[in-house]
Amino acid sequence: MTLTLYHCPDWASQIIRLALEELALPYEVHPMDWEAGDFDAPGFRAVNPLGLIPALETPEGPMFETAAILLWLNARHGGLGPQLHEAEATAYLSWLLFVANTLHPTVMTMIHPDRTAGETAAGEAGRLALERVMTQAAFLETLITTRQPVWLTPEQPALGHYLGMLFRWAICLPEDPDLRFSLAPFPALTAVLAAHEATPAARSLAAADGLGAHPYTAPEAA
Ligand SMILES: N[C@@H](CCC(=O)N[C@@H](CS)C(=O)NCC(=O)O)C(=O)O
Repeated sequence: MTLTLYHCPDWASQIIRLALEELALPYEVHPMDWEAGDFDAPGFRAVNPLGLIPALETPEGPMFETAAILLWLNARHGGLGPQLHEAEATAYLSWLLFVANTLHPTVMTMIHPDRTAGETAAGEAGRLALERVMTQAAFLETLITTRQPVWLTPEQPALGHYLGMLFRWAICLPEDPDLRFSLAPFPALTAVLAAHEATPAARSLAAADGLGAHPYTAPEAA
C-alpha cells in the first residue's frame, strides 16, 4: 500500500510521520516548502483543499486532519490506540478529539496570537492562550494520575506523540519568552512525554530532523 505524506519537519505532519514510523509502515515523503508556494499549488489543494499539512495520500483517497489520519491508520493497522469496539475507546476518542479540537488550536494561538487577535491585541491573546493551555494541561495531569491510560503509553503511542509535539511548540515557539509554556507543574504529563520521546521511532526522527535529544520535555526550536 503506497502512502505519501505531505510534510515539513516540526510541523503538524510530524505527528503523522511519528505514527507511520511507530507502525514501521513504508511511506513516501512529499516535502513541502512554504516559501516556494507549495501550500497553494493546485496539485496539493487537490489532496487537501484547506492547504494545510498533514495530508496523506492513501490508495483509497487523500486524507487530511491529524486526528482523522491517526484514527484511520489505527483502524487499518492497529497499534496506535484502542480500536472502536474496545471499552477504552470511549475515553480515548473523547481525549483525542479534545486534543485535536481544543488543545491544538489553543497552542496555535500561543504561537500565532496575531492571527487570532490582530497585531495590536496579540500580546493579550497570547497571554490568554497560555492560561488556557495551563488549564488544559491540568486536565491531562488529572487524567494521567487517576486513570493511567494505556493509550498514553508507548504501547499505544499516537496520542502521546500528538501531545509531545503540541507541548514542544508551546514551550519553545512563542516569540515572547514570558508567554511560553512550562511543564514544571505537571510531573505526570512530563513522564508521559518523556516515555514517548524515548521510543526508537521518536529518537531516530528527532535525530534526522534536528529536534534535539528531548524534543518534548526540553525542546529547542529546530
Ligand atoms: N486542524 C489541522 C491543523 C493543521 C495545521 O495547522 N497545519 C499547519 C502546520 S503546523 C499548516 O499546514 N499551516 C500552513 C498554513 O497555515 O497555511 C490538523 O490537525 O491537521
